[in-house]
Amino acid sequence: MTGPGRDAEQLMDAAAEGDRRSVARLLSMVERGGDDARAAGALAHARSGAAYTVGITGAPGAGKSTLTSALLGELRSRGERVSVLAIDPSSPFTGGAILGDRIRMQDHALDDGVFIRSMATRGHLGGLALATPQAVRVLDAAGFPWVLVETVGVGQVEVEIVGAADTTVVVVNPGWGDAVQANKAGLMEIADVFVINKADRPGAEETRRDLDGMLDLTDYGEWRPPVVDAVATEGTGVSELWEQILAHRAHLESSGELGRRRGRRAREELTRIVAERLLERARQASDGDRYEALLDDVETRGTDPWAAADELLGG
Ligand SMILES: Nc1nc2c(ncn2[C@@H]2O[C@H](COP(=O)(O)OP(=O)(O)OP(=O)(O)O)[C@@H](O)[C@H]2O)c(=O)[nH]1
Ligand SMILES: [Mg+2]
Repeated sequence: MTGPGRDAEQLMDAAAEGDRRSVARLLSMVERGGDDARAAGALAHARSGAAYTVGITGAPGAGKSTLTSALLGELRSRGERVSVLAIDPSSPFTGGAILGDRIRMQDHALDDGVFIRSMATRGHLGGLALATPQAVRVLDAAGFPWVLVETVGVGQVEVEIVGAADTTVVVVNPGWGDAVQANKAGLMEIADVFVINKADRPGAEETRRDLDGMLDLTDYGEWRPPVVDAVATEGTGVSELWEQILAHRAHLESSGELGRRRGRRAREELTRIVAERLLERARQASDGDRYEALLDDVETRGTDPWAAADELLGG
């Protein structure tokens, strides 16, 4: 093999041996997209499948990074190797997220059993939905049995990304209406475990009642998402949170649901890849600025979207 495939292969071998620079370079390939990302993704795919992913989401500032950092400490004290992907949607909501995350997670920076990486969108949100599962696979292939994925739960794409984890933790805060906001953001459907973080502030009881009330109206199947109180800044509730994540994992495994979830995810990923490639192909096939011109035509009602799609796809 030559070109990107060989590069990726050498990097993957080194990553599997524990070389952190190689892991970082593979993740950069995945983030950039294109042929390199494809080569890295395919190699990682062949060597992955052992890791378990935990998504951590919630409103901006809910304490996701503080909680993730505390979970890192918990996992390390249990002797587990763990990696973190902090997805930065570069949205107006989270201006300083990456810097904040670095500061919060720097306690773990020199620990060989921990790998922390922020991923940005580079302007194209859909790209993250494709890149995140690939990045998870790289960390999986590099031998991390746990991958924590932190993302802010504000947009459809972010919610989709974190909802694709094996276990999804939704972080809310005490205060009027926070649980209701989480519900509106679509977090109720993807939550496997709820955390009421900042439980040192007033209103935790009301928030628990709100969540319980909404859960009563939700079709959650055999697993009713438990609600854990936490004060992430003090490490309170973190051990219990981890126990609930382990309990959810055990439930998924014993019920066969883990395999079904992962199967659904694999199908969705293929659909997404095909859609992305068709769009790319259509863009390339429509010479020059024709693609943009057609978008303009549709916008100004000069042509209808079906005729435009026919032209783009040669249909
Ligand atoms: N009082 C209190 N403050 C907390 C707690 N957990 C986190 N914080 C504070 O809340 C602020 C936001 O915490 P982060 O961990 O950065 O929150 P985040 O959800 O990762 O934020 P974004 O990634 O920017 O959306 C920080 O100032 C934390 O110190 C808690 O349990 N109690
Ligand atoms: Mg954060």
